[in-house]
This record gives sequence, C-alpha cells and structure tokens, in this order.
Amino acid sequence: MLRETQWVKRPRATVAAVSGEWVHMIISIVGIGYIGLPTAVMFALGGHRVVGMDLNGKAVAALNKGRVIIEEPQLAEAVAEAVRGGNLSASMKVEPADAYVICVPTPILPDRRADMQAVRSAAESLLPLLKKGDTVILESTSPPGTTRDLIAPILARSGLDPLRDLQVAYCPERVLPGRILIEMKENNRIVGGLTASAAVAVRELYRSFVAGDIYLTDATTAEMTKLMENTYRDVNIALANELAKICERMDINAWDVIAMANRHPRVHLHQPGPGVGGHCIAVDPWFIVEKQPELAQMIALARRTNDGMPEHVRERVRALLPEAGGRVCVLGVTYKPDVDDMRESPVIELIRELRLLPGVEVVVSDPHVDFEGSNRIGIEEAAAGADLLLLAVNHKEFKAPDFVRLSACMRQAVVLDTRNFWSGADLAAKGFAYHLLGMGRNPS
Ligand code: SAJ
Repeated sequence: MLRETQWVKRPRATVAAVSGEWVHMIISIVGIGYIGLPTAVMFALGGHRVVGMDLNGKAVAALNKGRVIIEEPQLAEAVAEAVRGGNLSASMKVEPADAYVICVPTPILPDRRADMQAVRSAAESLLPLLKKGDTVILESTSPPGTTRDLIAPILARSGLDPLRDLQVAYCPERVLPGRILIEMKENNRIVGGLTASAAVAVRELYRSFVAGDIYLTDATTAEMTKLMENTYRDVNIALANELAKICERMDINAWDVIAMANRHPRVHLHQPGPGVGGHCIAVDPWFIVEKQPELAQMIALARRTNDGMPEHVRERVRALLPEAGGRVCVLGVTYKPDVDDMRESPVIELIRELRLLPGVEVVVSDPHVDFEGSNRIGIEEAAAGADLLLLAVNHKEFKAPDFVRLSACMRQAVVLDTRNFWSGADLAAKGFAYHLLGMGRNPS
C-alpha cells in the first residue's frame, strides 16, 4: 500500500473534492452493463455529470428514458432518480469527459485465456478525446499486468504520457450481484495506480460515493488482488464439492460436517452445489493460470473440480431414474438464487448433460429467466409426470411449494436437492424419497 508521504500533488481535473468543496466532473462510463450502469448511477447521484456509453442500443435507449433492462434490487429506482436529476444520460459513442471508466466484459476464450478485445477497443476509443490531466480507470476484471502492459501503451498513442500527463489506475469492482448498489457504497475498495498520484486522484473520485475504506496500491497488485478474491472463493467451493463427493461415498452428511466444522473460530467451509457459475468466480481464476500455468496448480484443479460438478450431479440423477430414462423436472437455471443471470450457469451444462442420457427428458421451471419458457412454467406444471424433482437453484420461490400436490402429480416422487434447501424429514413425510447432494444415504 502507498503511504501518505508518497502522495504527490493532485491535478485539479481529477480531484472530486478540493478543500472540502465538491468539484463536479464529467465522467464517461464505457460499458453500461451489470457493473458499468450501477457505477454510472453512483457517480451521478454523487454529484457528477455522467454519460454512459454502450454499443447495445437497447441499453442506451432505456437509460435515456430512465429505465433499465437488467434486474438488480434498487437499480431501476436509482437510475430513474439520476436521469430525472439530469446528471445521467447515455450515448452510443464515448463522449468527451474528465474521467473515463472502462467497465466492459472480459469473457474467457475457448483456450481459457482472457478475451481482452472489448478492453482494447474501449481504450482505443478514448484516443481522440484524451487531454492532459484526464483520468482513465479500468474496472474490468483483467489478468495481472493489463493496466501497465495493455492500457498504458494504447493510451500513449494519443501522444500523451500515461505516467505524467494522465491519471491511470485499476479500480476493481467487488460487488455481489443481488446487492450491487449496497455493496458499491459500503464495500472497501482498492485503487491501483500506474503512479502514486493516479491512485490518490482516483481515490478522491470514488470518495464521491464509497463509504468504505479505499486502499491504495499499484495497478498490477490491484489486478491480482481482485483475481485472488474470487479464486479464494472458487478454491473453497471446490473443497466443499470434494468433501460432498467423499461423504457420498462414505455415507456421511457433508452438510452436517460443514455446519459442525464452521463452529471452529478459524474455519469457514463453503457450500457444495451443482457447480460454480457467474461471470466472475468461474472465470477469473483462469486469468491467473494463464499467466503462470506451471505454478497455479491448485487454482486450476479447483476450477476443474467445480466444472466437474454438473457431470457428478448427472450421475446421481442417472442412478435415481428408471433404467430406461424418464422425465426430470429441474427447478432453477440461473447461476445462483434470486438473480436473473444465467451467465456460465452450471445448471445449463447439467441440463445439456442430462439430455445426452438415453430416454431422459428435461423440463425447467425458473420464475427469474426465460430458458425454454421456464418463467412461464410453474413448479407443478413442470413436475407433472416427472420421475425426479431436481432442485438446482435455491430461489426463494422454491422454498415451500405444496409438496403433497407435487408428489401426487409426479410419476415417481423422488427428489434430489443439490443445495440442502429442503428438509428431508418434511419431504419424506409428504411422500417423497429425498436425496441430497453430499449425502449418500437416504434419511427416510
Ligand atoms: N457457490 C457455491 N458454494 C458457495 C458459494 C457460492 O457453490 O459456498 C456458487 C454459487 O451458486 C454460484 C457461484 O458459486 O454459482 C458464484 O456465486 P457467488 O455468490 O459466490 O459470487 P458472484 O459470482 O455472484 O460474485 C463474486 C463475489 N466475489 C466474492 O465473494 C469473493 C463478488 O464480491 C464479486 O464482486 C463478483 O464475484 C465479481 O464481480 O467478481
């Protein structure tokens, strides 16, 4: 972390608060998706004039009308307020500004390297607009070294020196989908500057809405920190999934083991499940592997372990179905509960795997997303005539269906709960044979 004594003088154009007075800046957010849009809103509500840029005409048109096209608690209200207040608008091209924040996706390529094309294009789109004193911030999750080795050389093509004429920094988002607006304000933040003065300037900018602490470091350390946070979670989920498989073999309830072990003051085992999804945890660890494949052994193994969970669940399903196959009612297809996001969802892979089994038919119900009409198919409709009820995502809508009616409408009343969401004893009392991921024996 940089010490206060290392700070150098603040260039006015990138300082949001000078001598206690707010300087309202013009901020251009490149990419108004799941992260860019909430960031734009927070800056706008923090008093800055913000223009969100996106190539998606629908997102731009919606924002200009004060509307949103993604589901996230409080986001629609916040966008409406910011647009009404006149501080937030959208455009299909990057508008001149004092600060540019790049929030574009960094998906993964088939060879598991980061696809940096959108980041590269975003940085290049700034070239005609950059002027001395401007701030450029990368928020997109990126392999370590990106700000220094990819962004800076592109920005240098403007004729400006990224170290002396611009304030360039990496400032990763760390918000949890479903709690984005709360966490954007309350979470701590890291700012990794290409220079110490860039880190300080960017910290001042984020102060306009961040209530948490803001820690300063260099850009590459910040990039690695972001990746390691998600890798920590991935490795721990892999450990829980491995435990689940071991417990199934040994007739032990993994969920009991986890609950007991977590009574230890320094143990925090994670939860097993049908796999790891989302655009972050299932992807980010590969950005470290890409840089150091020989050293990142545990990280790669964790990824493979979690990626193997749909196949493991498929095998459990196969064992519960009649030999000739049957119908599986899958509840939930999003990557985690109570969101409308299917990106990298392991349940999609699971459904694909199930359909490869001979004689197996799959019907999906999920009120949050339209996957083959899943939002229009209720639980009972999906379960009618099924041979197995597979709880894949623990949406709150699935917590307490009418199990008696469900067991009556199914061809065979068998449940596989992959999230330890339901009570085995309760379901057994209502006529189900209850099976749980991470537990070998049937409790009923
Ligand atoms: N999961 C498990 N077991 C667990 C926890 C999660 O199987 O014990 C699965 C979930 O079902 C889901 C996946 O992991 O499929 C990821 O879900 P998540 O809730 O752990 O995380 P994300 O991807 O929604 O958000 C993560 C967060 N990172 C951390 O908690 C370290 C968030 O703070 C980051 O900002 C976000 O990634 C991001 O954008 O990088």
